Amino acid sequence: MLQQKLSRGLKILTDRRYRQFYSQRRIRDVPSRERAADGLASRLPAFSGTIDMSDQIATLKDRGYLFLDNLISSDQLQSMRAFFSENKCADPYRPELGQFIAPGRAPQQTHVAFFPNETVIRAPHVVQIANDPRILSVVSGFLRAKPTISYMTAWWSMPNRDGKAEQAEQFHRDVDDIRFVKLFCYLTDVDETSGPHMFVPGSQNVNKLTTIRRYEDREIAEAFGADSLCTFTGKAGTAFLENTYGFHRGVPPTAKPRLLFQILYSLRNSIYGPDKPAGQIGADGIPSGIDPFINRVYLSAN
Ligand SMILES: O=C(O)CCC(=O)C(=O)O
Repeated sequence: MLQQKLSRGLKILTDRRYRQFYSQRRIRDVPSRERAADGLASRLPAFSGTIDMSDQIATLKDRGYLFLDNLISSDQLQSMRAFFSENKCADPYRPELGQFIAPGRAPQQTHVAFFPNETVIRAPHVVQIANDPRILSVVSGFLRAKPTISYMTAWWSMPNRDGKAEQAEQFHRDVDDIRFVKLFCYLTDVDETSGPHMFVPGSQNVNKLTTIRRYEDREIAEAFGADSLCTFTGKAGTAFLENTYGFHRGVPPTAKPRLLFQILYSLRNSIYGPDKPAGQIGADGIPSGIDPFINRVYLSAN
C-alpha cells in the first residue's frame, strides 16, 4: 500500500499525464466539470468534419450513449476475433497468474483478462475503426474539440466460479479525463448470460453519487429509479459510444465469455495509454491519411 502511494506520488511528480488525471478527479460537481472541460476544449485544435452528426451528438449528450450501425464488417470481426484468440492477455487484478490465452486457458478465478497496449495496436482494423469519420464527427462534437485517442484496449470477460461482481462489474463512474467518451465494440455475441454492459441513461448529467467508488445495484436503483438501468445485449459487431461518467458496469458472465474492444477519446492523453507511440502512420498496414494529432499517443507521424 505504502509502496503504491510512493509510486503514484513519483509518477505525479514526473509525468504530466498523472498530474492532469488526479487533479481533474478532484472536480466532483457536474456543472464545474462541464465548465472546466469547456475552458480546456476552447484551447485545443478544432475538428473540421464533413459529416453532419448534430442529432447524434445531441443524443449522446442527453442520453449518454449512442448505438452505431454497420461499424465493423463480418470479415473484420472474424480477423479481430482470431487475433485476440491467439494472443496472450492477463488478469489485471491477479498479476501473479501471468499471461495466458483466453478464454480457453484462463485461470478459474479470473473475471477479466486484458490485452497489453503493444498487442492491441497490432490488432487488425483497430486504427481504422478508431478513425471512422462518423465516430470522429460525433466524438469531436461531443468533446467540443479535436479528440485524442488516448487508450485502446480489448479484454475477455469470463464466467467464473464465485459469480460475484468484482471491480468494473460493479456500478461506477469513470473519471478518466475532464471530458471523454468511450467506444465499445462487442466482438462476440452478447446476451444476458455473456456479460452484457449496463448503463444508467442520463446519470452522466446528474449531480448525485459523485464520490469515486464502486456502488451496489441497490444504491443506483435508489438514486436513479429501479427502471433506469439499461442492459445492452447484441450480436458480435454491436457498437456504441458512451459517456462513462454516467453509471455503468459489466455484468459478470454466467455461461459464455465476452470479447470487447474499446477506445477512449478524451481531451488529453491518459495514464492508461502507452508511454510513447508504438507505430507509425502509413507503415505496417496502418492507414496513411489519418490525423496525426488525434493519433499521436499511439502513432508517430510519417
Ligand atoms: O465490462 C463492461 O461492460 C464495463 C466496462 C467499464 O466499466 C469501463 O470500460 O469503464
